[in-house]
Order: sequence, then C-alpha cells, then structure tokens
Amino acid sequence: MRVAIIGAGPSGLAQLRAFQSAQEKGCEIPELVCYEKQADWGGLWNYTWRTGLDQHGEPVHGSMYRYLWSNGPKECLEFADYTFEEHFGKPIASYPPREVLWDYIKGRVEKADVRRYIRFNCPVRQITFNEDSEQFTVVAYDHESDVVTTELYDHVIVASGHFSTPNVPDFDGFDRFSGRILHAHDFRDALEFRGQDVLLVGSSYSAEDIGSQCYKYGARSITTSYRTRPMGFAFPDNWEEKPLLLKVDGNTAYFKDGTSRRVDAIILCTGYLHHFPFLDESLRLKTSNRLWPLNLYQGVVWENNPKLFYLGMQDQWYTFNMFDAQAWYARDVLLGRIALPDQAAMQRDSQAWRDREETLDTDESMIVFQGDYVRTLIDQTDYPSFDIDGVNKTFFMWEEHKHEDLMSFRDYSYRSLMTGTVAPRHHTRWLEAIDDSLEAYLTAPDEQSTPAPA
Ligand code: FAD
Ligand code: NA7
Repeated sequence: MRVAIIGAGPSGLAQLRAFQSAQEKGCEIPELVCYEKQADWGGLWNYTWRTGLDQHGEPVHGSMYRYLWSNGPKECLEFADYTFEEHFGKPIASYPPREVLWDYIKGRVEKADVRRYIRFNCPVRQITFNEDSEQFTVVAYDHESDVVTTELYDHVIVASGHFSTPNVPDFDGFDRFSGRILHAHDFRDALEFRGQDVLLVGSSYSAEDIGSQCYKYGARSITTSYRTRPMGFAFPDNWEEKPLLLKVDGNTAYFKDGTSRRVDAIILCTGYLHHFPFLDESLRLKTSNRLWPLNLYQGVVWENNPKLFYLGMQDQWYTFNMFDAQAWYARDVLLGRIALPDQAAMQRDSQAWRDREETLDTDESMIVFQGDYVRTLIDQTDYPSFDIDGVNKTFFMWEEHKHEDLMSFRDYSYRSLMTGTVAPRHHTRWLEAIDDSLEAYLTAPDEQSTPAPA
C-alpha cells in the first residue's frame, strides 16, 4: 500500500509521527511519501522573509512574521506524546515565540526519524483518481532535479494548510491610494510601520495580532475596521476600532459610521481561502473558514471517496494536538483498524456536527465544540488521552486575560495538562521583549551571551 501525504507542516508531520508510532509498536506500515513544496519542514512555522513568489517561482506559503509569539497558551497545543518539558529539558513560559515552537515541532519528528519520508522542494501539481484501478495519480515537480514525477498511490492525505492563499477584497479608491496596501499574508516586519498611521481591515486573529505588533514596534496609531463584529478589547490609547471601511480618497479612509481618518498604510487582515489548485474537481474540499466543513466524515475522511483524507481544514482553536488526533484517526482507517460506515451514515454524522456548529454563538461554546470533536477522535485510537476539559478551561482563561489587556495577556502562565507543571513566568514582559530569538527566550537576560564589540 502506498500513501501520499501533501505537506510537511504540523498536520503532515503529525501523520508521519502517527505511522511511525504504530510501527514502533510492531505494526507493518504502508510505504509513505510526503511531498513538501518548501525546502524545510514545519509549514507556516518555518519562517521566510520572502513574499510573492519563492526562489522556484512558486507562491510563497509562509504567512508568519518576525516577532510572532504564540497567540494562545502553549498548554493548549501541547503534543500528548511529546511534552515541552521533554523537548526543552525544563519548564518554559506559556507563550513562546515562533522559533521556539518551530524547534518543538521539529524535536518530535527528529526523535521519530521521519525526515527520510519527505521529498522537499516538491510541490504537488495535480492529483486525480482512476475509478478502474482505484488509485490516485500524483504529479509533482521536483525542483532539485528539475523533473516532473508521476506516481500512483492507494491513498492521499491532504495536509497543505489553509492559511496561505489570501482573501483580498478591493475597496473603492485603493487604486489611487498613495501608501502601501498589503494583505496579512505579506506582512513580515512591524518595524516597517514605525511612526505611521496604520489601518487594518478585519477583526479576527490577524487584525488583533498584527495590530499588537504595530503598537509594540512603534506605529503612531492603529485603526482596525470590522465588518461584522468588533473585537471589543480594551485597546491602548492610540488604537481605535471602527466599523467597515467604505472607501479611500487620497490618504483618507472613510468608514461606515461617517467618520474618516488619514492613514499611511493599509493591511488587509481579511483571512484566507481554502485553495487546492492541485486537486481534481471531484476531490476538492470547498469551504469557508469554519469549525465544521461539510463532506469530511469525522472532520477527516472525504465522504465521496474515503481513500482521500484531509487534515487541519477546520478553523482552529485547537491546533497541534487536534492535528495529531486527526492523523491517528486517518492512520487507523487506513490500517483497517477503524471501519467506516456507508456514505449516507457518514453524511448524517457530519450533518449532526454541522447542526450543532450552527448553534454556537460564543467563543466558549466554540472551544467546547472543538474540544468535544478532538475527544471523539482520540477515544477511537491509541493517541494518549489528555484532559480536554482542562484545555478548554485554559482557553477560557486565555480569553479572559486577553479581554483584560491585549498587551499583557502573554505575561500569564498556565498549567500543563500533560505534565501538571505550572509554567514559569517569562523573564521579560511581552511588550518589552524585542528580541524574539530562541536563545533570548530560553535564557535569562543576565545569562545571555553578549555580542562582541564592533
Ligand atoms: P501549514 O502549517 O500551512 O503547512 C502546510 C504545508 O503544506 C506547508 O509546509 C506547505 O509548504 C505545504 N504545501 C502546500 N501546498 C503544497 C503542495 N501543493 N505540494 C507540496 N506541499 C505543499 N496556530 C497556533 O496553534 N498558535 C499560533 O500562535 C498560530 N499562529 C498563527 C499565525 C499565523 C499568521 C497563521 C497564518 C496561522 C497561525 N496558526 C497558529 C495556525 C496554523 O494554521 C497552525 O499552527 C499550523 O501551522 C497548521 O498546520 P498545517 O500543517 O495544517 O498547515
Ligand atoms: P479569519 O480568522 O478567517 O478572519 C478573517 C477576518 O477578515 C474576519 O474578521 C472577517 O470578518 C474579515 N473579512 C473577510 N472578508 C472581508 C471583507 N471583504 N471586508 C472586511 N472584512 C473581511 O482570518 P485571520 O487571518 O484573522 O486568522 C487566520 C489564522 O491566522 C488564525 O488561525 C490565526 O491563528 C492566525 P467577518 O467576521 O467575516 O465579517
């Protein structure tokens, strides 16, 4: 049996680790090939300074920026089979910067020795299914050897992420605006906006965090503009929230409430598209960013063709340990350990989750919903079970701390649901921590090596 995994981000790596874990316990596993279009693993957590096209002319996958710190407590995403304490050899604070989380992701898969399954610099170009042979044809471009490869597989697992293809609305006057207009996908360094009046369109995670970055690194003012729901945080004095942008005229932005203000730059924090240009029409998931996309049984199995799986396609409160739960589930379906019901039963099950999703109206109810989903998966496999209610409660505390003060919630510490250890307080308050390197994060300032004099 041959299995193709598309993407070596947290989801694809969870899949490799799931198979390796079964193998470690004596199970025979299929032949695995993981295609990764970037030169290294870790998905979005593998930072790139590039925007637009990469060195091979491929659309840049990365949407993360310099100085990004985890936007939720690390205790909520901890792997149940590889704790932060195991990786770092000591407890660390609750909101690590990107480089620290990337290191953690890599630690588990280095230990599992699964890098050998990955073909780097290999974007998948096309996937089709042959009804007669019941096999997938996967066409990929190998940039290292400059050849197009075509191979057959019995199963395909799509783990290519959905926060990379920007959703870019147009607003009247954008074509004549004299400042910079960019999407969050292309935002890299908040220092670029130092001293500027910045407008952010959107009211979700990207607006919240890129606005915070701009504040921290010295923007003169921040204006965020919401379409449906204001973020409603207690913002710093130079941060104002306004209803939807209507148009810009010169450097003046006009809003739905009749107000206006002068801005130097506009950052569209307007979300991303689920985009799978490599998938044949019959195999392609079509959804907005939501907690329960339809057509995926247990959020994972493509109901129209259960030889195809998707990982990580939901909107995300839970992340790394949810991808694990999904990967262990997909593995066990593939290995014949879990029997799937017929298509109608799968659809009924999905519809029941969707019906419940549609009743959710608070952040808390959405967190509990996704927690229940993760628990449902974990109960069906040998992924180490963990205290989901405890994770939910940690998310609730995080929400409360964010609403208390957006600029200091990252200074709090939480208890690990895997080890029971309470995280130490970080040595520097988030607002004052300018160096986001792994070394600076893990070492107290008085222990850090001093750079040699120029
Ligand atoms: P990705 O990380 O996107 O990885 C997908 C991989 O597939 C990539 O390596 C990509 O190169 C590869 N790929 C794509 N197309 C192809 C192709 N055609 N062929 C071959 N390979 C392909 N989550 C948190 O838990 N905490 C956070 O603080 C947090 N911050 C975030 C900040 C930003 C700006 C964004 C955009 C997301 C953030 N997330 C955060 C959520 C993030 O989605 C997950 O943490 C995680 O990266 C998702 O993993 P994934 O493997 O599903 O997708
Ligand atoms: P999200 O969470 O999908 O949010 C998208 C936001 O963009 C949301 O506030 C939308 O408002 C808004 N939006 C979308 N289209 C428009 C238009 N046309 N006009 C105005 N506003 C619009 O994406 P994020 O980038 O914030 O977060 C994605 C991930 O990145 C997340 O997991 C984080 O961890 C980091 P709406 O509420 O739909 O009216």
